[in-house]
Amino acid sequence: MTKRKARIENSQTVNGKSEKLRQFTVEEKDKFITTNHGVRVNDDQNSLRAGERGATLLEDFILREKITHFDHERIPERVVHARGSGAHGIFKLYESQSAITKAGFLNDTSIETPVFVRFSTVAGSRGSTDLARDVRGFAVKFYTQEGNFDLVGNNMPVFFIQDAIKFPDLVHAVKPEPDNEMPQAASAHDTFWDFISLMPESAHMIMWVMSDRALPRSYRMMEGFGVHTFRFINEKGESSFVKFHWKPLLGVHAVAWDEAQTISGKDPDFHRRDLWDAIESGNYPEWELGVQIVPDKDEFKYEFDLLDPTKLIPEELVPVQRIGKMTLNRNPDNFFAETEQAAFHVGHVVPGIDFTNDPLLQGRLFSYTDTQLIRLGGPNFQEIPINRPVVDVRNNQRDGYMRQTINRGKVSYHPNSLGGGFPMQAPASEGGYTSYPERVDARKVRARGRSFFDHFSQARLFFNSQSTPEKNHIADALSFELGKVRTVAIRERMLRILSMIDKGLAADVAFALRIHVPQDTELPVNHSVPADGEPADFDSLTFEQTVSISAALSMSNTTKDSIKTRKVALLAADGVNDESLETVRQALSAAGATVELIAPRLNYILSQRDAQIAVDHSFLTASSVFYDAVYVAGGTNSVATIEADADAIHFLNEAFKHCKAIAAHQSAMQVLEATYFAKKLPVDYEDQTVLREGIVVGEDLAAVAEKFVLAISQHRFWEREKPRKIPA
Ligand code: HDD
Repeated sequence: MTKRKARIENSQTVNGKSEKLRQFTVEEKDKFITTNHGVRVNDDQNSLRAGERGATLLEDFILREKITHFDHERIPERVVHARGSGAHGIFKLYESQSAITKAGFLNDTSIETPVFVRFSTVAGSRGSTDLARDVRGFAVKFYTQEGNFDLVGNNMPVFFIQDAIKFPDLVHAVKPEPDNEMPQAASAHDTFWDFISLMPESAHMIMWVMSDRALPRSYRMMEGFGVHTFRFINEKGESSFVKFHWKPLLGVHAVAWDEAQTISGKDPDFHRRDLWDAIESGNYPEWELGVQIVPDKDEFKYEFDLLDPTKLIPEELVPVQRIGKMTLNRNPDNFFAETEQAAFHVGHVVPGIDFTNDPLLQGRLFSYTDTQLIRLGGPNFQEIPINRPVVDVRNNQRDGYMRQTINRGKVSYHPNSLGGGFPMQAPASEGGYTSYPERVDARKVRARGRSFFDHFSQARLFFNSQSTPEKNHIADALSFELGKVRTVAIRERMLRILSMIDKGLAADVAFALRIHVPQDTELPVNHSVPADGEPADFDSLTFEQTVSISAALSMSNTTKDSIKTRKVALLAADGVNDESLETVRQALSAAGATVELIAPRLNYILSQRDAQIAVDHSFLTASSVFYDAVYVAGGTNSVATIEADADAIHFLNEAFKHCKAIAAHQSAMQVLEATYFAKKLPVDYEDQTVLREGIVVGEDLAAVAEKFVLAISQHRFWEREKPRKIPA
C-alpha cells in the first residue's frame, strides 16, 4: 500500500466536515450579550446620551460597534447564480473505480465523503423567485481526504456558448436590461433573444431552457451534469474521458409554466422551502453519481466533439454507470456563513481528476477564484469554515485581508534550509497532484475547430426525443418568450433558427406570433470562424447522427414508481365523514406522501363523529400550486360547504389545469360537478372507482386510495392539458 493510500484510509471519519464546522458554531442559550471584544453589555435598548432628551455621545462604543457592523453586513451577490440554497450531506461509493481513476474517494467504498451542495437559479438576484424559467446550478463540494473536489454543474448537460470569452456577453444579455433593470429573473426580453438569435451555437441549450427542465418541481427532482468532458487518470497514469451525471432517485419532474408563475407570487421560496422541509422531516434527498466513460483512444469516434460544451454524449452511445450515492441530510446552521460564503471552483480537483481543453472549461478555470476575491473580499476565502478542506493546508502563502492562520517561524519560501525544507513537495506516490501530460503541438490561433460547427443536430435530437406534451411546452415557452420580445426582427431571426431545428416547431411558434417563418433570410453568421477558413453553410456543417431519439432526454421516461415526499391536499369542512378522510390520509402517508388538510377556516374542523381534526391551512394561505394532488373528502355538510366555497372550487380547477391527480369520495361528486372540468371530462361517474386522466372517484375508499396513489405517482396528466383546457 502506498503512503498516500494509507493516509486516506487512516483518516476516515463519518462526516468529518460537520465535526470541523462545529468548532466555529456558537449557541446563545444561557449567555449574556457582549460586545465584539467580549465586554458584557448592560443595556442594549438605549444609546448613551447627554441627558434623557440630549444628543447621543460619540464615545458610545457599544452603539458605534453595533451600527458599524450592521452597515457592513452585505457582500456582493454572485454575479450569476446569486439565488441559491445549500445543504450538507455525504457521498458513498458503490464500487471501486480504481481501474479508471486514482481519486481516493472513488477508490474506497468504506469512505463516506462529506459534501456541501448549493442549488441555484442563474439570472435572478439573491431575493428573486425560485421558479423563474432558468437553468439551475448544481454545485457539489466533496471534502475528500486528498483535498476539495468541486463538481460545479447545472441541471442541463450542455451550455449556451462554446467559448468562455462569450460568457460576459451571454450574462449581460440575460440579466435585467441595463437602462431600467427589468425584467428580474427572466429571459423573456429583447436583449437575451437578440443575443441568442445571433448565436446559432446556443440552439441546443435553448431547447433545454425552453423545455420543462427549466421549471423543476423540486431541487430534489432534477438531474445534475458536470457539462464538460473531464479526464479521469488512474494509478498507471492512463487517461479516459468522463462526463459526470447526478440522477435523482425520485425521478425528474417539472411544474407547468402557468403554475410556476403563480408559485413565484405565492411562495418565491418554493424550492428553498421544499429542500429545507424535506431534510428537516428526514426525507433526505438522494442522487446517484453517474459517469460516462470514453477511452482515450475513442476521442474522435463521435460525430460531435467531446470538447464542445454544446454537445452531450447520448446515453445510447455511452451508457451512464452509476458509481455512488449522495444523500443530503443536514440543513446549514447559518445561511450566510455557509451557503452564501461557499466558494465553488471547477478548478478544485484532486489527483485522478483532470481537465480537457474544452474552451469553456478553460475559461472557467480562471473565473471562479477571481470572482471570490471580490465577492468574499480577499485571498483568504479558503479559510472561511465552509470552504476549508478536511485535510491540512500547508504552503508558503501568507497574509492578506482577514488572515486566520497563524503560521509559525521565519520561513515562508521554498526551497529553504532554515525551515528544514518544509513544507515539502509531495511526490505523486504521496498524493502530489500531477497534471496529465497531454501532448500539445499546435499554433496559437483565435479560432474554433470545424468539429464545433454543427449547431442543430443535437438540438433536433433533443426535440425529437420529447413526448408530445413536452414538445407542446417547448413551443408554448418559445411563443411566450418571443411574445415578450418587442423587436420583430429578433422574433424573425429566432424563427429562422428554429426552422433549422424543426419546421413544425417553427411553424407553431410563428402561428402564435402571427408572423411567417422567414424562408429566404440568411441565417445569422457565425461570429466565430473555423480554423480552416470561412464557415460553409450550416447544412454542410451538419454531421450525420448515429442516434436520432434518446430516451434519457425526455422527462416522460423518468422513474414514476413512488409518491414519496409528494404533497397532497385534503379538502374538507365541518361534518366531514371520518372514514373518507382518514382512510385516504393513511394510505397516502403510508406511501410516503406529505398530507395536509385544508379547510375554509384555520385551526380545526369537527367531523361527523364530533372529532376535532387539525387543519394545516385555510384556503387563504394555501394554494393548489403548493400541492401535487388534491382529494375531496365526503360527508354531507362538509361537501355542501366545499361546493359553495369559491376558493375551494378554484383550487380544484387550478389543480386540474395543471394536470394533477384529483380524487373524491363518491359522496363529494357534487363538488367536482361544480368545477369547469366536470363538463370537459367524458367520464361516467357511476358508482364505481374511476381512474381516467388522473381523476379518481368512488365509493370504495380503499380502492380510491389505491388508484389515487397510482395516479399521483404518474406526476402529471399532461395529455389533458390541450384538449381539456379550462379557465382557472
Ligand atoms: Fe459558472 C457560478 C455552473 C460557465 C463563471 N457557475 C456558478 C455556479 C454554478 C455554475 C453552479 C454557482 C456556484 C455556487 O453555487 O456558488 N458555470 C456553471 C456551468 C457552466 C458555467 C455548469 C458551463 C458549463 N461560469 C461559466 C463560465 C464562466 C463562469 C464560462 C466564466 C468564464 N460561474 C462563474 C462565476 C460564478 C459562477 C462568475 C459566479 C459566482 C461564483 O462563480 O462563485 O465565476
